[in-house]
Amino acid sequence: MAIHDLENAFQQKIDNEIKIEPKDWMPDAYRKTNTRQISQHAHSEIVGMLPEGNWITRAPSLKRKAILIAKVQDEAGHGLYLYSAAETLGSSREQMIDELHSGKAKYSSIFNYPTLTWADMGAIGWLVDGAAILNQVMLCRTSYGPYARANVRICKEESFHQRQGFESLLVLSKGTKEQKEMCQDAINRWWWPSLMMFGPKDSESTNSDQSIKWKIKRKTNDELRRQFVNMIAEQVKLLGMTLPDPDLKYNNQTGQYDFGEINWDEFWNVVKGNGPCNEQRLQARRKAHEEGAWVREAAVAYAEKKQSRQPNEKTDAA
Ligand code: BYC
Repeated sequence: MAIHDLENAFQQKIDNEIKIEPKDWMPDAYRKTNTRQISQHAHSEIVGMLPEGNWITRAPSLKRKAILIAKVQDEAGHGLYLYSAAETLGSSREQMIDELHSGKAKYSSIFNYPTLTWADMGAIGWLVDGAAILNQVMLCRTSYGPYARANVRICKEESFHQRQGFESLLVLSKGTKEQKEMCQDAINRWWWPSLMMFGPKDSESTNSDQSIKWKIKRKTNDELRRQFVNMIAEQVKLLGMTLPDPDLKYNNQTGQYDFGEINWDEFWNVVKGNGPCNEQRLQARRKAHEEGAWVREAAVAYAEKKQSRQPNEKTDAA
């Protein structure tokens, strides 16, 4: 088929809401941008395990510890679904991991901030997972089939994550003076970085236009960010806490919340690798990868052994 016929057939599928599947023809740039986004999403999940994993040994009760362990395990699972989805586009897992470890590939800016108190676990669940869900609910309808299906599974678990975060903060918000202060302090520190998770404003977003045409993204960064502000500005009232933005105000005319300007210098600084924990996160990932080499080698050796044994097993069975 001539290239323009392939392009037309591809565009028709997109227009008719038919998912693009791994063996379908697709433009190189579509493959590239999906590989970029899905692998960055996968990296975010596994780097995102670090700030929370940091608190497993210090969780205040058995119940909270069990919830946190389950949540961190879930993030690892999300990473696996996403790396598998990215692999269907032709990149190997090793290549993607190398790009993360060398600093070439990005991951969400949010995970380069430190988790200073127990209340940060609640704030991450409520705000960070809350932001992630809005984005991922949209991505359940993304045009690339394996990515859409991975997001459906992720969202099921993510909504539990957000609720447990909110419930954990609710308990603190009804506690002692120190617990209330800890809760407010965590909200103050995580609010602005959570807004940055949605990416640069639309006028600065290099990938959005094309990704929306290809239905990889269904909403722009600013649309999702606004949706998030509207949702959280109401939920924070239930906690009896405030958001650290003097410009946050309900606008009767638009029916939405107006909010203050994000510190974009801080955002780009973190994205470029100079946030408070960038170096620490990458070092932890590299160390875990090196120390886990024996597990990968053992798995390969086992698979080879199993394969070489197969003919005998068949004979035995007969
Ligand atoms: N941080 O053109 P734009 C989670 C980059 S984890 C770092 O708007 P795009 C969880 C962007 O990559 C959830 N970099 O990009 C886990 C681009 O650079 P490149 C993570 C960012 O792709 C554990 C440049 O800036 N979710 O839930 O159209 C515990 C220009 O941006 C960021 C996902 O990854 C950022 N915040 O839109 C708890 C969702 N923002 O690549 C929770 C999947 C932008 O051209 N990803 N950049 O060099 C997406 O939906 C989109 O990639 C984004 C950005 C909305 C993030």
